[in-house]
Amino acid sequence: MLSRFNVFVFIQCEIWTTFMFTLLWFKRRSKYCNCNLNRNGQCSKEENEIRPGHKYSSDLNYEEITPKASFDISNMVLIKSDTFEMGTNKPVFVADMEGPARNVTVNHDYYLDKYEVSNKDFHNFVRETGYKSEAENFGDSFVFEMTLPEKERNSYQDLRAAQAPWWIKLNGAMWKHPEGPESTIEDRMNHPVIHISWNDANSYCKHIGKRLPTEAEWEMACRGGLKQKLYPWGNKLNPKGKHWTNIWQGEFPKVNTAEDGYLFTSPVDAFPPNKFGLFNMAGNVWEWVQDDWFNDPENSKVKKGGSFLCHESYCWRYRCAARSSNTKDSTASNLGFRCAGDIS
Ligand SMILES: *[C@@H]1O[C@H](CO)[C@@H](O)[C@H](O)[C@H]1NC(C)=O
Ligand SMILES: [Ca+2]
Ligand SMILES: [Ca+2]
Repeated sequence: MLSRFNVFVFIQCEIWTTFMFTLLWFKRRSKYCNCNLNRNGQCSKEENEIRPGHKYSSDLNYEEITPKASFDISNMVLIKSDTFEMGTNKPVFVADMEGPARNVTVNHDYYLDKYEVSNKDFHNFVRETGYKSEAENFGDSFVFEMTLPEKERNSYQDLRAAQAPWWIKLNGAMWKHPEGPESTIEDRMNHPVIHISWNDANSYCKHIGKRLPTEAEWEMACRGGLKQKLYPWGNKLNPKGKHWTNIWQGEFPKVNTAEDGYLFTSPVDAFPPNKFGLFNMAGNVWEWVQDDWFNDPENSKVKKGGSFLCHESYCWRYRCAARSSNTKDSTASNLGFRCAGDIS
């Protein structure tokens, strides 16, 4: 028979155990929520949602992980959703619709290639798929005259672009033979692939599970968190007396002194990256983006960043706000791309 004392101890134990379990339960709950509980014992709404880039791990800790991507992220940067001032109130090329400056929100995290897509990357893609680029199918592409041997230049008089006679429409020019059939890319596998149309770029990105960036994604990335600066690194072209990207020095289109070290393209990892770790967003080669060009939305796409041919006097377009366009099937020796990717 239980004594009164034993019953008392038993009840005490029950109360104590219940109390401990309740405490433990709340501890787990609050750990799960990683927040203060709402009055009704629920996690607050935003805390309860699984955000991109996060998951609930098995011990119920709300912890940051590398977001899942179905593509290779080893040479990509994760960029967080944000609002930034896109465009500029001091447009250099008004007709390009560089202005006005306006707040634009990119409402999702995304990946962006650190580098322009290289000859090596594109070579691997072609080896794997047998892809034939548009320049190959058309049989020609635009080449900047200075890249051709001097004695050849005069034989192309009839093939110059009327508005820009330094461009020569060259038979057999394509990504693998950038200056015509005799030329090779063997000594520049880590340079950006060129003579790439928007359609080519789009096919490449899709094949590896990526996509072209939107213009807003590209420009937010170009700015690297800086507000309304001209370039990915700031407002001065050559801070610390150094060159920060591959453009034109001298007198366009006749004299390129190549003080930045490169007469034509540079390796995709040349020059310092911006604050987001992205290389050559401005300069080196133009980069296709997804967006349609405003006055020819059927056929033309936006390109960003300017190229190794750009000089302030003629084509000051190596600014983050700058933009230009080409038809989707256009190719030239200063036109390339990089890919973006979604978090799945
Ligand atoms: C963007 O939003 C910020 C914060 O609300 C504001 O200070 C700024 O003036 C806005 N910029 C533009 C161009 O509207
Ligand atoms: Ca240069
Ligand atoms: Ca570029």
